[in-house]
Amino acid sequence: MTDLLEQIDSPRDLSELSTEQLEQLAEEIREFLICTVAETGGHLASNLGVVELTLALHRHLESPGDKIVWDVGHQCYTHKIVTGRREQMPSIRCYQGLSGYPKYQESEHDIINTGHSSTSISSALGLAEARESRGGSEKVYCVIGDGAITGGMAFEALNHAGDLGTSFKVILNDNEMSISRNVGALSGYLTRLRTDPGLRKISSDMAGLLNSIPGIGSGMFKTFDKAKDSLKYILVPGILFEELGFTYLGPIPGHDLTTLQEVFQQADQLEGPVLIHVNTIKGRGYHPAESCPRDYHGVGPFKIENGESEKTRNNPTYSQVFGEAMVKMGRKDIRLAGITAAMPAGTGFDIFQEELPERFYDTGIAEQHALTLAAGLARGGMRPVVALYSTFLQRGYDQVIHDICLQDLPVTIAIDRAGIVGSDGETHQGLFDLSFLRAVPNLTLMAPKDENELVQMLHTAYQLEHPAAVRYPRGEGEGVRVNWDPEPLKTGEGEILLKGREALVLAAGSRVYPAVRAAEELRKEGISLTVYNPRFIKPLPGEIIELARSHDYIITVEENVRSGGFGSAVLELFNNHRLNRPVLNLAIPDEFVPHGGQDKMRSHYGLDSRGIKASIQKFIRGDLSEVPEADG
Ligand SMILES: Cc1ncc(C[n+]2csc(CCOP(=O)(O)OP(=O)(O)O)c2C)c(N)n1
Repeated sequence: MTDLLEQIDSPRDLSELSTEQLEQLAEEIREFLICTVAETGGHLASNLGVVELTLALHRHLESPGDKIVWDVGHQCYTHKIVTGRREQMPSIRCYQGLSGYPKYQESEHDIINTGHSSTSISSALGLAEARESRGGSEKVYCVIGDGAITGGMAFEALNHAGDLGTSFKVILNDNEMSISRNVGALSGYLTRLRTDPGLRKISSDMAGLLNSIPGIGSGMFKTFDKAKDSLKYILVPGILFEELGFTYLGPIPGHDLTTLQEVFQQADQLEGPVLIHVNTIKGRGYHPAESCPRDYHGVGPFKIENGESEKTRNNPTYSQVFGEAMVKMGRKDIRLAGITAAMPAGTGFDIFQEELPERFYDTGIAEQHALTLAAGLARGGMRPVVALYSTFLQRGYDQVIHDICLQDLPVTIAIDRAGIVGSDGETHQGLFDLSFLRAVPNLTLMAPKDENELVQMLHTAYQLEHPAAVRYPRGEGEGVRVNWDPEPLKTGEGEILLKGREALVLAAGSRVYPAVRAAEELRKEGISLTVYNPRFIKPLPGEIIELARSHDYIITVEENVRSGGFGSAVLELFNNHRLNRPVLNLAIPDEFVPHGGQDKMRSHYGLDSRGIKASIQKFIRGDLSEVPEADG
């Protein structure tokens, strides 16, 4: 049953369809989404929840003239399908295929690129203000989830928009879920709006009240009642948003195409910012996703019959090892507090949350707050561990500097998904943390070569009296045995893994084993290399200088941008010691790394063992022209 779907090549095609046809189209899209994501992996549950909302929006608006901004953007698949990209959907999130997020380079209908949360209200406000200053008339809508609206930026934008009074629409897509169940007082408020009969009653009480005012009352009531009839659900609740300067409409049933379109029409009649509160069901229409939306928020390929994952894991992931280490450490020390920003499952912290809930904080999508909360806890005598993905840690840079490091507080920052992340692509790559963290005084920065070293580094970080960060990659560990009760490392002490004569390879974190494999291959070809794991990116082991003096060539390898990263640190060290050696920095060049599988992208950038081997060979044989140049 893909008859209607095949006729939709642009949003204009939707205007021809009756409501029944639109409903049928919604069902066809669901089926198509399930089949596509079962093959490619992706954000299934969020997309299944917004099929009607997206169709209603595109039917109501004239994109790309009118603007739709998607918050986070992981729910944009139906939008992609109806904006001419249906046939490319099987390539979504694959190398050189469609991005899993809105991308202006891909379509004129993707007005703002997203991937990180809570930006849509600011972007939409900017678009609406630009329209005002140019005297334009296009409509501006943004769609933000109840999870994304917990982010500080969203509050900042609401506050500003209410003050400016600019006309634009914020659709709050409330499905009660972030990735895990949504948290926070605002989430509680939304639940009350949705479910509290008292609040719903206010609208009828209000009608009674207006009617009873002699003279003007009945006239006002008629207007009120008319509006109520046509909107079906009238404002009155939502006072929080009203007080911020928004007109609140809702809650609206988000799978009802007719009501949605009626409400959009009504909303367009209103001046100033409008917040339309829409209730949807995450995972709607696919039983496994509907019954457990958390597990189907982001999925790998799966079997449609039962929703089971196609992928079998060999080794525990770094996140799982992190979670287990935290539980074991937390049991021993009541000062250990766990913090994450809406990612308890993704970071592996969920098992700590279950066992030690009184010492666990899920802040919602609030990385900045999470870090400063950690600073406060540390000042109060606790030993907080904050687990964030590298890409989202970018949000909290000032908090790392100003709140944690400036006060030299004993906070451990566990940086998950550092390096190339794969199919989420450029918005999610964890390729900057070494550069931006290396610059911060008082911070010790470590990168483990495997999961056993991760645990050792977590112990090391925890026992320092200062801030420390451990950065580790997405995905499975190396499958090594883990010592759960290790001795802490000595700060600035690395390890020699292979001894050779010609060249010294300094490999950071996840690139240590690939470098060792490359060196073993090269040894067979008569090139003898020393491979060194510095363990500490900051402070760098002093031993590196001694080793470098006894080798003719130096190669650094890291999964971070070249600019300011580990290789840069080594160059600075050499310069400080007036050591003059040819140095090759293997790293990510000065560009945003697009989506594609982790292995694919590592090979693309020459950071797998084959690429490392090839670059070293060329470097040592003197064919420097073929070696990637350091950025100027
Ligand atoms: C700054 C930032 N932190 C964390 C994330 C990871 N993340 C992606 S989607 C999501 C939950 C979003 O929930 P919601 O906005 O309610 O959308 P839903 O998937 O429920 O439709 C989170 C935490 C992110 N994208 N950006």
